[in-house]
Amino acid sequence: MKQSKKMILGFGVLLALSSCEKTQVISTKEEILNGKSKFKTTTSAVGPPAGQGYQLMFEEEFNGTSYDTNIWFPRVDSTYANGKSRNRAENVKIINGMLEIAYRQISNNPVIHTGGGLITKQLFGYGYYEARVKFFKETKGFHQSFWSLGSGVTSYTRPLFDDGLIPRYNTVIEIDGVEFDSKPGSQIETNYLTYIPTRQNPGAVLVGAPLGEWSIVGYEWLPGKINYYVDGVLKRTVNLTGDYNVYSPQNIWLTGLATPTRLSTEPDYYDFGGHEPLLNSNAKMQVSYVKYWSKRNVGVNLVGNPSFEYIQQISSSVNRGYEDPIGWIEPFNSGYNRDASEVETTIHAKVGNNRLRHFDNIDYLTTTKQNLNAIPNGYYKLTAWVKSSVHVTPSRMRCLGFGNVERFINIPITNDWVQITIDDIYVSNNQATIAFTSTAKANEWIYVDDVQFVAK
Ligand SMILES: [Ca+2]
Ligand SMILES: [Ca+2]
Ligand SMILES: [Ca+2]
Repeated sequence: MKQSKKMILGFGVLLALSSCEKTQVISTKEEILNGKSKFKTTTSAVGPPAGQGYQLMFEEEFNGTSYDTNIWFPRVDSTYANGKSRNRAENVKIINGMLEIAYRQISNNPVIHTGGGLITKQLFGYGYYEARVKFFKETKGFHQSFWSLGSGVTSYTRPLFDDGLIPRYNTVIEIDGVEFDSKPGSQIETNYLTYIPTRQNPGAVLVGAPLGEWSIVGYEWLPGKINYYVDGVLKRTVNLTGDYNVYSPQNIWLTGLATPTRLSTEPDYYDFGGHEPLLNSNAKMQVSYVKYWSKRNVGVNLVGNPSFEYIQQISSSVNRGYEDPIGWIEPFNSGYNRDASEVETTIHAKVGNNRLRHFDNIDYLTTTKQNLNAIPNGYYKLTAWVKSSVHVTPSRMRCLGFGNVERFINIPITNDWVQITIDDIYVSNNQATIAFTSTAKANEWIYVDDVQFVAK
């Protein structure tokens, strides 16, 4: 056991940002450390690739008697396997410094199996993710995973959404760092899926059986690329191309999904290797820690959905991403009018087919923003392409909450696309909020496209 060298937890700050970006509360690193007794010792982590400047940004050792509800919320959906597989909050416990996700059968008639899990409230982007996991292997029926996916707003995160702290939609890419179907001889699987414009699954790839009782599984999310590791060994690399080359910070999930066998009379569902009608009162997935490191990627854009191109086709008549830009936050409290912010498809976009628009036929206040968390400190540059009608009060591109006073630039009145820049933003608290804000009269408008926030 070695001492944890440092801990930065952006989400403590995110919570402190309160309901409106006009009233930022900037927490210092020391405040965050003092407020978190959980950061004690660390179980021998493998850690990210050496020599690349990775910095530990998030560390969860699951100490104490319960999980931190500021950090995590339980997976409780009840929709899988035609309702026979459900996720229950009571299946998640913290015992002896470990997360335990139990598998239980709760009903014989009808047969209902339950699992569960934890999901982070905070979003994490490019970086190296690692967890130490003890999989249940003895009998089939339990699908255990450590992965990333945008959860969108749930009943547990609704207060954060109401306070303008998380996007309504952020489901863009799924990175399955590890999936493991319980049964003797089972292998660790890796996978990735896109949800833009629709859910597409290339299929899981097996990377070998767990070598020991415990496995250290890691995945490194890089621009256009994912590396999968088991016990420090690189097992697989995928290049994200086409519809898979999408980016927006996602939630971290640790989950165990009960997988009942499908009856021939039922509608189809994937059973992850199938259920065996054997009740094992000890069936559980255990996780002793989860950690996240990020590094300075000079020139790499950290903005999710940066060109407003991501539209998710839910059905033939329902598209997400126009009224609520995917990955972006539109506050709707404190006088903010989220309806005045939207994405539009137009041949006049600067890049691609879409752009952001602020407009209303009544006077309006609106903001379209992103909170970038767990990013390394140092100098950054924020740029965007913009247009603006004549405004009584100029709209602004802003950067705030980065550990110093807000920086902004007025959006110039122009009918032609111009690129605006806020340069040399010194981030000192491992986070930044980027925002486009209009305090506008009726019928005033701005357009925004190709937003970039890059380390220098
Ligand atoms: Ca632990
Ligand atoms: Ca665009
Ligand atoms: Ca909107």
